[in-house]
Amino acid sequence: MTRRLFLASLILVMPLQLFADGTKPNVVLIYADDIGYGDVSCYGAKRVTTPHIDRIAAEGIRFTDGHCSSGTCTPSRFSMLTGEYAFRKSGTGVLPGNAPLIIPPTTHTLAKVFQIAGYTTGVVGKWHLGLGGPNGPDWNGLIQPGPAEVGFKESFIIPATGDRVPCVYVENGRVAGLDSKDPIEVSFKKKVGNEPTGKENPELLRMRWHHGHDMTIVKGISRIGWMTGGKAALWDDETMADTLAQKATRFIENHKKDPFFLYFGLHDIHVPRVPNPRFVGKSGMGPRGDCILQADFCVGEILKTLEKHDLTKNTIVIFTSDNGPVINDGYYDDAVVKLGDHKPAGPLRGGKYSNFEGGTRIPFLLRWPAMIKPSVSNALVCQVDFLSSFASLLGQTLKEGDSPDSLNTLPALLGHDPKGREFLIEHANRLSLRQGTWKYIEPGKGPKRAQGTDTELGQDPAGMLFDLSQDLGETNNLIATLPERGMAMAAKLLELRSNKSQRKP
Ligand code: NG6
Ligand code: CA
Repeated sequence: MTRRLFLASLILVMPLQLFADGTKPNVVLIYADDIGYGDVSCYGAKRVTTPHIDRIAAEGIRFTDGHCSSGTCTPSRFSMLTGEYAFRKSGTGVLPGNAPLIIPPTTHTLAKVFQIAGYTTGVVGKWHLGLGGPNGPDWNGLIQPGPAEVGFKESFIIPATGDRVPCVYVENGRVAGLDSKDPIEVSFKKKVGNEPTGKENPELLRMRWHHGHDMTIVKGISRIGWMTGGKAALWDDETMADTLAQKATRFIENHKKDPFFLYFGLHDIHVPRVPNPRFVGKSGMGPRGDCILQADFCVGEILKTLEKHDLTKNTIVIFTSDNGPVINDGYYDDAVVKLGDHKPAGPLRGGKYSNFEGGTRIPFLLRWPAMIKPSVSNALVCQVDFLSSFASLLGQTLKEGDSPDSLNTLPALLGHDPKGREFLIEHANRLSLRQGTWKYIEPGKGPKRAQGTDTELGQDPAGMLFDLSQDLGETNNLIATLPERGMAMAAKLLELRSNKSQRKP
């Protein structure tokens, strides 16, 4: 069958075939934090083994060229949930812990696609998209707008990151376990309260900061930002993975009879890396490696729960990450000293924050036993396309202007189209363009490495051009030898970035 014929038949037949017996597939989107292309064994890691993540790969599709939208967390999550590249919207960079919600409640979102189709939706884990109106969240009252307005009926979230205050969980719009007699105050501008800080009292720390992270000490670790109050609500870093896994599996159990969409944002392997004692020392690579094992455990809990309730066959499980890997991200946690020959980005150059492939090319797995056969796909796919692709799967048409950068790549995501996107913009501190196996990075005059880290940013005043089919590690810059291709790709990048919609109506 020709590709066009196949696509036509897929579009016509699929919704009927899928839903003939009335059972829409459940969807569990497991979103790791800072796990790189080479950090899991199904992508070649040797020093750590990740059996549960590998199982998704073995029973599903392992994408070798799958991307998040950006080299950091907030913009990747923003794009994935809204279907719009974050670089189009100011204020979508890495957010402080008290930022207002950056997704206006009127925005169409991935969660709303599922809600329209009658799914029960939930988010568990890292949020980092801001909370509350223009003045930010009221930590001592009802925190809204938030996940509910973005389309998640149920939520249990880490408001920002593990290394940013406030170090509390927010459950369905309220700080979990808050004692009203001990209100929370948070600031990212000045010290609040009398709690010791990493800067003033380094002797109180159980993990020293390396860069940044020298403000309020919470549970022996100094964080970004200052907070006081909320003592009874403070999380324990050691039990965070278990707490989140329990909330996620409970959501599945509570909704096993509905179609459900669960967005499960792992905290691992973001800093501070404080694994549960049962993982400590197990990887031989220090806390960073131990947290990879802990992330794999969380994935295993999801798979086990699906199996227990006979949901495996008709549940789409996606495992992917929000940006590439970083080794030292601000604490002395042995990540550098115990790295050995482990390559967090595998064969790729760069990592978190970087314009090189290591910034956005990440593990990307999709399993759906009822509908797809195990395979490896080299298609160019991106999380920004989840929105359009799931809308298509559920028979929905998007309104013009909604989710402008989200393309329907469902055939690629289900393993039927080996090519995927024709063009993809990668966003870190510069923009890059992928076209097939060609990669163009726009000129940049910034520093060579991300602040405090060893990660190469991929900045060159003349721009860069790589032929990834010959040079996956981006070592041979062809911009001077192939100026015409460089100019053509620069022109295409300019066209795409200024074109508000990449989606044809
Ligand atoms: C940076 C932090 C880094 C991390 C990152 C966000 C410093 C010096 N660095 O600003 O530690 O928190 O923000 O990571 O403070 S992300 O995965 O959520 O994007
Ligand atoms: Ca991240």
